[in-house]
Amino acid sequence: MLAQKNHVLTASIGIAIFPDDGEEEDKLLKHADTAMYQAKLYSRNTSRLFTEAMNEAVTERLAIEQGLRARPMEDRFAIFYQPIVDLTGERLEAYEALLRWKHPERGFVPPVSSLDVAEHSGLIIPLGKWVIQTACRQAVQQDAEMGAMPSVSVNISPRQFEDADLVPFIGEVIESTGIEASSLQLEISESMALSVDSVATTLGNLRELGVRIAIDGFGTSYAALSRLQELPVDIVKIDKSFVRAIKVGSVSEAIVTAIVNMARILDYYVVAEGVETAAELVVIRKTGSHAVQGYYLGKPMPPEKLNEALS
Ligand code: G
Ligand code: MN
Repeated sequence: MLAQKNHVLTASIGIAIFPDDGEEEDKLLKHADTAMYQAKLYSRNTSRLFTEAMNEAVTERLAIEQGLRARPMEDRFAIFYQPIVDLTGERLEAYEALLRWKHPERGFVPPVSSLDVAEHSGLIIPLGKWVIQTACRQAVQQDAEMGAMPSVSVNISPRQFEDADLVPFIGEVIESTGIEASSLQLEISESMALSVDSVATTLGNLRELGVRIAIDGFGTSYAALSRLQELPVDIVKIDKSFVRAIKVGSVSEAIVTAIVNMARILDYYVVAEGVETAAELVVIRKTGSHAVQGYYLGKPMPPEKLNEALS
């Protein structure tokens, strides 16, 4: 009992064993520390035995972090765009901006581990700003070249969303790039919408700038539909996991139909993500979803390919 309240303590324990994991005290402790970080990272309140693989993971994280800090973003990253197609007009509604890492051998790859490191180290703030700035600039450029550019949709990570500078920064980008505010969509994950305390305030401030708000990966945490009602949201993106291999009469079809019906009542624009085949598209059309996104409609592509896709 502390101040008349019960407090629960938990411990994360890292274990390194002499002499295999280190013959000197320093090394042994360092390895136990590495193992403890793994215990904290993955589940907390647990123990982990040191392994050599943990050392490699730490080295890789450090290398990625140094890479993230070292050069101009352009040298290391590019933004690809994936079409979001409206089903009623059969027209391009928007493009989702997706970060790609310029891998020296493998070409452009989804930056999964770099994003993870960026999020943990806070480097996601400058990286995320670069993405917002670049996506808006390219959208305006596209508009000038082609006319009638669809909206651009940018993902916002939890750390970015909690950054006090996010709203003013987006205001500045709208001003400096000249993008139509209503042509900019910001995607936040469903779990963020549920977990961040100040979510309604931040979303309200963003909406005041004129941008539109999308909830990404919808359907993975259930209680959300009622919670969404309290939030200023324009678009709901149904998670890929419900769309994958969706068939007529399947449970997934029933779930997607239920989400679409509810979302339509609440006046949201609904996008089904991850449509990979013609057969999936047929079922998704039946559910009444407004729009679709996925490999079947178009893979993420570099901006110079957008012209072809638009014409
Ligand atoms: O979390 P979010 O929904 O923003 O994820 C977008 C990711 O999903 C991108 O990395 C994109 O390449 C990927 N993606 C886009 N369309 C498809 C698809 O049809 N199938 C699969 N498996 N992944 C997709
Ligand atoms: Mn997204």
